[in-house]
Amino acid sequence: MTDMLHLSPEALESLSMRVLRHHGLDEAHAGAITRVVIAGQRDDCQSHGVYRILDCVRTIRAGKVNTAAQPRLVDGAGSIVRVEADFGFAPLAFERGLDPLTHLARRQGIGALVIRHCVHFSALWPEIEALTERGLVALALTPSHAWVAPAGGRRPALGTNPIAFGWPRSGRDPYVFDFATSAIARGDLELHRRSGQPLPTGCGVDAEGRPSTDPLAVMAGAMLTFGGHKGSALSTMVELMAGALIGDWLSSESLDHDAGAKASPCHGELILAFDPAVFGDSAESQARAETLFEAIESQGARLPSQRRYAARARSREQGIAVPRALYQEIQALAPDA
Ligand code: NDP
Ligand code: PYC
Repeated sequence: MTDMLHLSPEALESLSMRVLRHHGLDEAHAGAITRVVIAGQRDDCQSHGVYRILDCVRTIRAGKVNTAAQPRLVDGAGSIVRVEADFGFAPLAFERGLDPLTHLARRQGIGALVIRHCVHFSALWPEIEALTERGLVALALTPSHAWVAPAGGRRPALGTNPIAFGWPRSGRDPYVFDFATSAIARGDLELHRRSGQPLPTGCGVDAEGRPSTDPLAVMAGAMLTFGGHKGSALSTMVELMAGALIGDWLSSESLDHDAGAKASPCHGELILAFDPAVFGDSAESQARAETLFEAIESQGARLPSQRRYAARARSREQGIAVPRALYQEIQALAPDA
C-alpha cells in the first residue's frame, strides 16, 4: 500500500468542506479556509496544507475562534483599509479586504490592509499571489504565538512571525518569498514531533537553554530565530508593525489568550500593496527586475517559490499528493466517516 494518495482538487475540497461545515463554520468561512489549505497541499507546503484542517478543528473545539464571525470593513482612513475579523479565521477576512485594498493601491500607489482580531493558521503566499495576480507588489506580516526566544535570550518572547513578499512578472509566475522568522516554522516542528524526527540543529533550546534537536524539549524551552540577531530584529519588526502599530495583540498576548489550549494564534495582520504603474514606469521597473532575476538564475541559483510552482504543475498532472495517514485523520473528522 502506497503512503501517498493522489486526489483531485474537487475530492479534497469536498472533504475539507464537510469537516469544516460539520464543525460549525458557514459556507463562506469553510470555503475561504478550504481554498487556502488546498492551495498549500497542491504546492507541497506540508506544514500549511490540509494538515491545517486538524488545527482548525482543534481551535473550534477549544472555543478559541468565533465560528459565527462576519468579517466586515470598518473605519478605514487615508491609505488604510481595515477589516474587523471579530475573532473568526483569517482567510475570509482577507478575501473581504482584497478588493478595497486593490482599489486603494491603484488609486494612490500604496494601500495597507489591516486585519484585526483574526485567528491565523495559514501561509501568507496565497494572499501575496492574490495581489500579484492583480499586478501589485505586496508585503505581508503577521505575529503568531510567542514560542521563539530573541537572539541572546532563551525565553520565548517572539512569534514565528512570517514575512512574505511578492513581485508580479508579466507572462511568468510571480517572484514570491514567504518564510517564518524562526529557524523552523512551528508547523514544521509539529510535523517533526508527529513523525518522531529530530529537528535540524540550531532550531531551538530546551527549558534549561541548552541547544536541542528534540521537538518536545524545544516546545518546553524555546524556538530560535533564523540568522541570529538579524532574524531576531526582523521578528521584532513584525511584532511592532503587525501588532503594536495596528493596535492588535503581540505574540505573547496571543499565547496568553490561548491559555494552554494549543489553538491557532489570534492577533492581527498587516498587508501592504503597491502599484508599480503609480510609482513610475512599470515597463521600466519590470525590465530592471528581470535583469536582477536573470543575474540570480544564470548562475544556477533558484528564485523562491520555484519549488512550489513545480509542485503545482505536478499536482495538475498527477493529482494532489496527500499522506494517506493524514487523509484518514481528516476523514475521521467528517460526519459520515
Ligand atoms: P521555507 O523555509 O520552507 O521557505 C521559505 C521561502 O524560501 C520560500 O519562499 C521558499 O520557496 C524559499 N526557498 C527555500 N529554499 C530556497 C532556495 N534554496 N533558494 C531560493 N529560495 C528558497 O519556509 P518556512 O518553513 O519558514 O515557512 C513555511 C510557511 O509557514 C510559510 O508559508 C509561512 O507563511 C508559514 N508560516 C505562517 C505563520 C503564521 O503565523 N500564519 C507563522 C510561520 C510560518 P519554495 O517554497 O519554492 O521552496
Ligand atoms: O508554522 O509557525 C507556524 C505557524 C503559526 C501559525 C500558523 N503557522
